[in-house]
Formats: sequence, structure tokens, C-alpha cells
Amino acid sequence: MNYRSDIRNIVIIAHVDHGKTTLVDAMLKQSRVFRDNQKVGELIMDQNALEREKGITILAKNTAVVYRGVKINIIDTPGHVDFSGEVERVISMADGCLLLVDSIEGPMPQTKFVLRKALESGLKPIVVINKIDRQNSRIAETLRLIQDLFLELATNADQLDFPVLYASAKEGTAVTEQGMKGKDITSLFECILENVPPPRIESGPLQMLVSNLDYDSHKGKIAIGRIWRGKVATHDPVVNMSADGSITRYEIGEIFTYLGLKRLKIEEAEAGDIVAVTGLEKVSIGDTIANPERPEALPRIEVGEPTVEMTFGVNTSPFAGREGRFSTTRQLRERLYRELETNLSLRVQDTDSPDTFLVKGRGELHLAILIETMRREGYEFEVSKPEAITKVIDGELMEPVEVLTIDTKDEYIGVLTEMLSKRQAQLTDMRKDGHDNVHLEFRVPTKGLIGFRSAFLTATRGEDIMNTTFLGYEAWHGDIASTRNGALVASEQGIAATYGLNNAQGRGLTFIEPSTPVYEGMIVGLNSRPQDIAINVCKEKKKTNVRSSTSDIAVRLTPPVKLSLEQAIDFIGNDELVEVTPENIRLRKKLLTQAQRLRDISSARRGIK
Ligand SMILES: Nc1nc2c(ncn2[C@@H]2O[C@H](COP(=O)(O)OP(=O)(O)OP(=O)(O)O)[C@@H](O)[C@H]2O)c(=O)[nH]1
Ligand SMILES: [Mg+2]
Repeated sequence: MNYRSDIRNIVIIAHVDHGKTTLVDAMLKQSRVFRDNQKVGELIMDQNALEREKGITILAKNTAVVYRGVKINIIDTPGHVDFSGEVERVISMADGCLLLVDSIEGPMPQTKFVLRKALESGLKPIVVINKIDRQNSRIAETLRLIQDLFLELATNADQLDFPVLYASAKEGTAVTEQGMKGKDITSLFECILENVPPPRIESGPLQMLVSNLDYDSHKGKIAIGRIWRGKVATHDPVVNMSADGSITRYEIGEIFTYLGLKRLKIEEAEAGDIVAVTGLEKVSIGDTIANPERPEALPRIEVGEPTVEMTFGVNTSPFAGREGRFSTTRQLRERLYRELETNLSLRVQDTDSPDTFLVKGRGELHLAILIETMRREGYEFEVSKPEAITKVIDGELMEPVEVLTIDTKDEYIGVLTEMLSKRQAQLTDMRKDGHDNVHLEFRVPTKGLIGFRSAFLTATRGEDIMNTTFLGYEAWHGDIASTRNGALVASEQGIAATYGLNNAQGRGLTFIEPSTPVYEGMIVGLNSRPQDIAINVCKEKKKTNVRSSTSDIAVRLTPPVKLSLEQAIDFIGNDELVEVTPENIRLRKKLLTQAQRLRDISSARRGIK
């Protein structure tokens, strides 16, 4: 067995926002992969437009730095629970991990999830307690909690002996002892060289496991992964071994290695390294690229099952085809199935209706990001309310259940427990710190969590933190009664007028501005009562010849409540849809006319009898 002392492969894992991408910034900056005058900014690896807007990492990404002649391949991962599939997908490329923990928050649910995955894959962990520059950091306590977590999760005693660094990713410093003054992150690089085992190389012909895919309009598909055995050179004949057992011959086009933000073209790469290769037209994540003489597949990458599903359908609103570039069934279908190539924890299924597809993901945000991405690419379509994915096991209906943790203030305990009990949550733990702070844990079916995040943020004025982790499947707990009020539904097609909207505001909240085009069946607001009501928001004030001193005073409308995509998805009920186009997000009833809706209600009543 050989080792490659000139390479280390590490993955950076943590709970959301604990500073992974900022730490990568610090590593890139210190290793001087940029020109001196190059402006690089912050969160350099979060290059995707949605990542920049939301300030979170969505996709796992590769980079590398060179330190004292050793190339350190770095994989940055997302910390949000909905993107756990990304972490599972890339973890096998590494030999070691940097487990970041925020020194104020301490270990959080996703810290546990990713650490478990890393330890199961046999990675050598390095703990980095981050954000030590912050005033109220609790470094000693965080360390103690991390030690507890390792005791719970370690699969062998060696794993309990982990090095700890104290860092401020933001200031670009890391030290080995608590309280030491740091000036750069040299000690992090040294710690990696010393503790992360160099890649082990098996002798034999080429084996490369594809962990990621990219696309270039000139080069075609780019397969990214670690070479486990042998070497690969430009123009080498290879085979690709896919999930269905088929073996396809290809010739390698180009080979690239990572350095900073660049991909450098190289002629040859050897086992132990992480590289990108072109020339394989049909390659998927999890495939093995192998030597044609001895094609031996590596174990495929496994990722967790999706828990939430919703339908994506061709836009059937009266405004269909006006705002999107891609609106046909064929275009929608192709786009959704293409997403499966890289989005490993996503599933797409055809349904009985040829215009509608069932899409399953790891959570509401996972699906919302796909919707937003497609909308920006020019697609228009309609989506249904997300629902938890149920299964029938041994004849019994089962549903996913999650652990919900909330860190909040004493004053919110009452309102939160009341909201959650309606959602079938059970309080399992409550810890107070004596200073008004409280930590709550609930077991709650996934269906009860749908739409909870926005209600939670409103109830706690956005100050508090909630997290969820998937627990498993349990017997169906029964239906949850909807607590939402009815909708204000436009009764006619036309242009919303101030007068009409003012009438609507007499009934409840409105979602649209005057001059917004509306159609019959479009939801324009929230009623203050449980029933839906149809209302003509296009109605103008009758013109009279007599000018009265009061009637011409302009009507002052309350500004509309504008729902974001995620809020819109949370808002709708089973008989409603969200219409998504590059320009607008509209809410609508599935049945557009009031006559249809009334008929539906009366036939449902008859059905019950
Ligand atoms: N004060 C302080 N803030 C930090 C530090 N490291 C990161 N932050 C801030 O914490 C926030 C989150 O940082 P990110 O680097 O995006 O966190 P992340 O772990 O990559 O987040 P995800 O990829 O979305 O899971 C940003 O506002 C950073 O500026 C630090 O050492 N000190
Ligand atoms: Mg990040």
C-alpha cells in the first residue's frame, strides 16, 4: 500500500452558517491564489446567484490550495438540512474533515448529522471552534458539548482523539490554544498536514468515482471525482460503468485539476487526487470511470430519501405562455429529469396526467430552490402544496417524523407550544438557562412542519432559531386540520383597481398592488374568516358628474403583503396552486370559476353522505 504525501483531501462540514465558506475564503486568501490587486470579496465559493442572494451554500464545491508543497483539495459543503444530500454525495472524496462549530451556538442538529456521516465514512476529524472573535462566545462550553457528541457518535476509540483549533474565519486566524492571539491560519494548514492522512493508493489500473458533474457549452459534460486507483491521461481509452450495469467506452478529452478558483489543464493525474475530466458523454454521479482492460466498479454513492413532495405542472392559468420562454410539457419534463443528474436526493415521477410531474425532495427549501432556479432560467409552470411523503409498510400507513429544536426566549414558549400542538408536535425536552433563554425539543410529523417556518419567524419576530432533523417513519398520526383563513379570490379577469382593492381590504389582507392584471380564480388576499370569498377587485368607482368635496379624496390602500416564493408555497391549500413565471408568482384556486368550486364542494358533500 502506498501513500501520496503531496496531497491531502478534506471536506468542510458544519451546521448552517457556522462559517464554512468564510473559512475557505481565509484559506484561499492566505495561500495567495489571487493576484495582489485582485478584488475577491467574501464567500468566494458561493458563486451561484441564489447562493449570493440567500447567503447560504446550496451546492458542494471543490477548490484547492498549495501549502508547503502539499496540495490540499478542499470541498465546501452546504449546512442547511435540506441540502444534506450534497454532503453525503461528496464526503467519500475526502480522508479528513474540518468540523466547524460556532462558539456561540455550539453543536446544532446538523453538526450531529454531518459528523455522524463523516465518522461512518472513516474520515479523520479536526474540530474548528469558530467565531471566537465574537463577544459572547462560549468556547469552553462548546468544546465540552463537542466532546459529548463525539462520545455519542464515535465508531472507534481513535476518533475520540481529535485535534481542536480555535478560529475566527472572518479575521482569517486560527490558533491551537484557547486564548492565544492569532495572526493567520498557518496553524490550520499545519494541523491538516499533520493529522489528515495522505491519500492511500491501491495499485492497479484506473478507477475514478464520479461525485459531481458540471457542464461546459464547448467541452460538454465534465465529470468530477477522486481517482482511487491507477492514473489517467489525456486521450486515454476508458469505460464508464453506470448504475444499470452497462459499460460504455469513451476517450478522455481533457483533464483538469483545481487551484483556487481556477481549473488548470493537466496532461495526467494519478490516484489520490481529485480531478475533472471531459469526453464522457453519458456519465452520472456515482459511476466509476475505469480502465477498459479491468473494469471494476466502486461502491455507488448513497444519499438519504426525500421526505416532501409536490407536483410541477404545465401552467394552466389564463395568463399561460405570456411570461416564460419554456412552457410546454416536453420542456418542463426534460428540465425536471435533467435535474436528477446532479441533484441526487431529488426524485421525479410521471403521474396519471401527462402535464403533471411529481417531484420529491429533502424539504421545502430543497424544492423551492429548484423552482426559483427554473423560473430564472425562463420556465413557467404551476406547483401544488408540498406534502410529506407517506409509505405503506406491512399494510400500515407510515409518515416521516422529525426532531425540531428551537432556541428562544421564555416569553415565546406559550405561543410556540400552542402552535405546535395543533401540528401534532410533542414536547420532548425543555432546558432553561436561568437568563430568559430556553431550548425546546419536539417530535413532530413532517406534515406538521410544512409552513411552520414562516409562522415561527412571524411569531418570534425573526429573532429565534429553529432546526429540524429527520428521525424516521412512524405510523400515521392522523390528519391535521388547516388553520388558515379563506382566500379572497378575484371574481373577474381584468386590472386590479384601487377601488376594488379597497373593498377587498374591508374583508382582509390583500396581496397585490393596483394595476396588477388578475384573472378569475386568482387569489388576491387572505379573508379574515375561514371561507373563501369571490370579490371583484377590478371594480372602478362609478363616475358621476357631481363633484362632492369628500368622494374624490384618494383612497389610501394599506400596502399589500407580498409573499415570497417560499411563503407562497407555504400559504396554499390542497385546492390551490402557485403559478410561477420568470416575472411573477401568483396564487390561484385549482378550479378557477366560482361555479366550478361550488359544484366541487357540493359533490364532495354528497360523496361524504
Ligand atoms: N464574527 C464572525 N463571523 C463569522 C465568522 N465566520 C463566519 N462568520 C459569519 O457567519 C455568517 C455565515 O458564514 P458562512 O461562511 O456563509 O457560513 P457557512 O457555514 O458557509 O453557511 P452555509 O454554507 O449556508 O451552511 C456570515 O455572515 C459570516 O460573515 C467568524 O469567525 N467570526
Ligand atoms: Mg457556505
